[in-house]
Amino acid sequence: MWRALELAARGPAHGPNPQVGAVLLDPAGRRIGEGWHAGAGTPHAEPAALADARSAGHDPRGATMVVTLEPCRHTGRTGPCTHALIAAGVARVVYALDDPSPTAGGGAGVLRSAGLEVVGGLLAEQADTIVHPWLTAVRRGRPWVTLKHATTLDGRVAAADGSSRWITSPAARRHAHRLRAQVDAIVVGTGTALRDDPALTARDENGGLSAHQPLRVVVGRRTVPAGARLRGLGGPLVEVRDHDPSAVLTSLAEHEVRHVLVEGGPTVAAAFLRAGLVDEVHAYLAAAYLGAGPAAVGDLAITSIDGALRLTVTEATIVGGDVLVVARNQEE
Ligand code: AOF
Ligand code: ZN
Repeated sequence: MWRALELAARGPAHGPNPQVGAVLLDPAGRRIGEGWHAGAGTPHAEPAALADARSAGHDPRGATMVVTLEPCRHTGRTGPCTHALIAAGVARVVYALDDPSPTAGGGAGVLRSAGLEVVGGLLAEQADTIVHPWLTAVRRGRPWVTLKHATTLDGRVAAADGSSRWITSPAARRHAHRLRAQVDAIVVGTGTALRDDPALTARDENGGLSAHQPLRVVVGRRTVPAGARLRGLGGPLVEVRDHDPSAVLTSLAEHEVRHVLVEGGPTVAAAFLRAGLVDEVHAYLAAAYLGAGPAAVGDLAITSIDGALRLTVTEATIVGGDVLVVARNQEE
């Protein structure tokens, strides 16, 4: 299963499907095939591992499939993995996580009815860390939301004169770009779109465009001008007139978006936080003070310290002289 988890990580973190890895073992416990899912529309990890074994001349009959997610039982963009496993004569299936999706989930029962031995839950916690946003998005029927901001030590995103480029170091900005390349959509308000004229593209270490470009979503009542950088290179542009975060997420869920990155500004950040719709925060902190200027987050209608919105820190890293704090919102 550790090997299957390693294989899972080879697939893309973005897109509607989860990262899944699989290892096929012969009855003597020798590894005869490996596979992983390379993204929606490509074979699932289990058929990929079966094909790998066959191409090396191995017979999957009587074998054990070790896979990080419960095999699917549905016909989606590809056929049911349960069927592929039964037809191949696989004897046992060991998997980590139950698939919460209403159509694909429940494959374990199908396999048991066909006489296979099935064990679920192996290394489930470790598997969860890889696909946590996907799992949560499927369970809740709305995308996982990461809020990102970059501020000074006193929490400001711009100086009193409005200048805001650049608060954090180039290294921290490159780091933030890596996250853009892993999400399905980036959300900004029209205020940010008009004031900062961002491109909202994902760029690699050398400044080139990453292969995957997230959907760029602008929310608010104002219109993005024809000459804006947002209208240039990058993912498709979606303008949502509705300011309500849950309406925004509902319309994005229809685009099969599983992971959304909210990048500002203060009004949009506050709206998502007030609605309880931020799952994780990535706060980049530059060791600098401004003493005046706007904060990363607008009014949350909190008037007393007892009402503070408290998160749980899961990570604190130094990135090129700045600090990245990752914190999660309370989960169910
Ligand atoms: C994957 N890869 O290796 C497994 C998945 O539209 P489809 O046919 O690609 O089906 C996608 C669903 O299948 C996915 O959301 C998940 O519930 C299930 N299992 N998916 O993408 C895999 N085993
Ligand atoms: Zn499948």
